[in-house]
Amino acid sequence: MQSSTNGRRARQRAFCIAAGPHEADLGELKELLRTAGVAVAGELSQRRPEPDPDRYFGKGKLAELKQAITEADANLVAVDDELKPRQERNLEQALDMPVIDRTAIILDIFADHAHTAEGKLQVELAQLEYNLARMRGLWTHLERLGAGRIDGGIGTRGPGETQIETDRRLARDQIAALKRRLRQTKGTRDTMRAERERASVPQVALAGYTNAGKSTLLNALTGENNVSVRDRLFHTLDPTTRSFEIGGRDYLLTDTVGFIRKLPHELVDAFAATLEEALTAELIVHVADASQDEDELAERIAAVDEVLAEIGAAERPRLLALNKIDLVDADRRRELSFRFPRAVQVSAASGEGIGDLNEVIEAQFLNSLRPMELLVPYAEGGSLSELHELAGELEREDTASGVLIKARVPAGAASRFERFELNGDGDGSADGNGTAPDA
Ligand SMILES: Nc1nc2c(ncn2[C@@H]2O[C@H](COP(=O)(O)OP(=O)(O)OP(=O)(O)O)[C@@H](O)[C@H]2O)c(=O)[nH]1
Ligand SMILES: [Mg+2]
Repeated sequence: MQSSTNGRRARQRAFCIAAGPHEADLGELKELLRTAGVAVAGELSQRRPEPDPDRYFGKGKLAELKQAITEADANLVAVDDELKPRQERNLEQALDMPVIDRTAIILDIFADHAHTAEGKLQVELAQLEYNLARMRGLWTHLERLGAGRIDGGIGTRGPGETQIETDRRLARDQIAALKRRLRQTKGTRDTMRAERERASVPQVALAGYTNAGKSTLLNALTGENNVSVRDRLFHTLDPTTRSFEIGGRDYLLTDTVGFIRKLPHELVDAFAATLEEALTAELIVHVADASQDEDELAERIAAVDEVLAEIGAAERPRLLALNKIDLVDADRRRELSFRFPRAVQVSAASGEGIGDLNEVIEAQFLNSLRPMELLVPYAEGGSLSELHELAGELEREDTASGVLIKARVPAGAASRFERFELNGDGDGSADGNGTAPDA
């Protein structure tokens, strides 16, 4: 038997619940359910400092919930938080109905949307880790089904304990095997990336909240139309890279998986390798949906920043693109430009602002070039030709001890040449940027 975290959810009618200190907005949970193919039968939320550690809702609210579920004819309860195994078990017992949490729903959607071999491995890994933590809960659940109601079953040690241990060991073995296979695919990607870096094409990554319009923007920027776009959450899981041109220079643009509030950490871990793409890009374009209201926009931007920090990309050069500006009236646009003065307002759908975005991307790149003075020994022929490729125009002078070179090197590649640098760590002067080599 499968746990309630797996399997298709067709014909299920979910009752949505949330508990927390603020007024709950269950819109996103419903959107997740819609994406997962589950109908929504009703909703109920409770304001309390934090969810009840044992049952998520308090006693009274739980009775109210039970009543509401019956009236709505729901057959599933969906919770807008990640539940502790204990909360999930107790809730299922109290409501006599399967309960799924936000994490399980997101995992389910990811499993459904993964297409590449690597994407599938990543999701499988995340699901296994999620289930591993819940195995005890699952077992208790099965026992309860098999043996009728066992009161005080929580925490009891029984014959099933050894079964749990076996299951856990199997799951751990499987997790280890998956991680090995993922490391192999990552190895291949590293090789590909190393090649791209050598080819000196600057990389730009699109990151942002799910459904913000990243894939649409990729299509708009590259003038292609072959990256799939849909009004559903987590449509894109596998990164797509396309090349495009600004001012005669080629750039690579990568579309990445969308983020969401309370993104399951299992998924962040599993996708970390893919997200490294974003991590190593010269520039991360953070795409936000400008048509959301003020609070929602701020929250989503913060959620994306959080995930970027979690994967170690907080320090990368970043640019905010306020997308879907076609849906925003003139007043709000002015407000937005006050609030986010450095952001570019664009519409991937209408093409408005795409030219501005191109300009800013180019300016950022030229700005990031690092002026270097190098003395490269003649024996380092490989490095010399690489420099020629990378820097385009450069000044060179042959001396007795090697080739003296002045060049502007893409920041990402600079570290490879630091060992040749003259007078150590630069000359301390903040270089003006009037000397950008024209392509
Ligand atoms: N009005 C308007 N709609 C847009 C714009 N950009 C994207 N959309 C719509 O927003 C929805 C989501 O677009 P996607 O490009 O798939 O979004 P995404 O960020 O790639 O989403 P995930 O892959 O799910 O993370 C689609 O229905 C698009 O047609 C825009 O500039 N204006
Ligand atoms: Mg997408």
